[in-house]
Amino acid sequence: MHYFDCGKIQYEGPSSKNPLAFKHYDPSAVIAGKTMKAHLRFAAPYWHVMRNELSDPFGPGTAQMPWDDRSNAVENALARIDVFFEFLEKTGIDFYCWHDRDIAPELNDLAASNAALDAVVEKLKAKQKETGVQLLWGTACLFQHPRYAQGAATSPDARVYAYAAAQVKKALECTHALDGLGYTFWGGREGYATLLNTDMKRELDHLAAFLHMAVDHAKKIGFQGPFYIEPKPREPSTHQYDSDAAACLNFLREYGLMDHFKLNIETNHATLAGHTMEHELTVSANAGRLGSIDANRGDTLVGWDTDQFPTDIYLTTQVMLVVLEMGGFTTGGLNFDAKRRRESHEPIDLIHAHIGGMDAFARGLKIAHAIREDGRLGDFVKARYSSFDSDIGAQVEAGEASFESLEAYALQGGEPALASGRQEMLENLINEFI
Ligand code: XUL
Ligand code: CO
Repeated sequence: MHYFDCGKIQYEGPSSKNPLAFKHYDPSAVIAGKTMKAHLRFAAPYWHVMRNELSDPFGPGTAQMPWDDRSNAVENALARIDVFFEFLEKTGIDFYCWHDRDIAPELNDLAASNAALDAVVEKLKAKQKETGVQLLWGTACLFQHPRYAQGAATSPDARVYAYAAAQVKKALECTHALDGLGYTFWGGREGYATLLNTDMKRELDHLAAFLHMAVDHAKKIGFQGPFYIEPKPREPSTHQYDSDAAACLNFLREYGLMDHFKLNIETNHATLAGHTMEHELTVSANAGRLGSIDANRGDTLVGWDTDQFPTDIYLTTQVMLVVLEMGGFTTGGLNFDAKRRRESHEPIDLIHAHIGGMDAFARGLKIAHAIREDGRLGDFVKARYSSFDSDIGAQVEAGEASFESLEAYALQGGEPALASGRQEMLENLINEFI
């Protein structure tokens, strides 16, 4: 049975008018010594592709899912896998991500839920082997079930904490069984609604203990990691502890977890935190901790996590500038944590949506590479800091300056004549390439 009304999507080049073709994503084209496919490492999220029914707070789902009987049966979960792999094959996406509860149902008790996972993982393993698809990362859903309403690893209730630990233990083992390249923690409910009832210090200590136990368990089972933390400031919690990249890095340092964790940065989370994606990526990359990307975008007019497909060429260019600068992904990739609009309810819309995201990133890659090859942008930034390359500036960078030596320099140097930052000129330069 086939559910997506198209063949395998082909690269037809920029002049093609075929909506079911790539105009820019040419998987085997080589840029800077690597194929586009190897640079971009596209991944599809099981939750949006297979499970998102496209409901919103005002109405039920609209998505047509003729393959899904909407039951909690393991057979239904197994049947979805074939449809998902048809989708991956047609879009040419080689990686995927899941939550435990996306791929298998949560049943009456933990043991039954774990058994359902085992059955599903066995089939996923066979499908991966047959197709060469790889698991980019797995994660446990610690935010949907009502038991997690007050948090999971930051729950005030130790019994809930234990349940969450058991769930992560199993999800980690399943990730490892599927040779997963990473494991993500997104703390949807790890935060609070009011400090009136919250002991923040204790909750953060508990969260750190939880993550240390995850690291210990990974060692025990031979999972090489990395673990990722995915920052997001709010929604569903009013305040989430992993609010942005800087807060996550500080937490990891404070609790001695830095060596085991990288960050998974998502565009719509960056903007909810009041930052640009570029900012969050740069903060992570500067700390050597940019691991993976949840590639989507928000809506400038809607103040929540709309998880739209990334189609903005400026955005994809900025993302790829940072990714190229850090030398590319290692274990990570570009996971389209994005959903169709509620109005786009047909299965083929999933294909259109991913074509758009993939083409936008292919363009971002080409443009970012051209900007780097051109060199003017890099040269400008280098020249802007050139006073730190010699003399007093070099002494500062070498740790050889003091307030006394800087004062002596300022006294004899007079008023510094500042050079222009040339923001507009640089914006024009970027537009030359876009
Ligand atoms: C929620 C979100 C999640 C994580 C995985 O905003 O981004 O889907 O990516 O739990
Ligand atoms: Co995400």
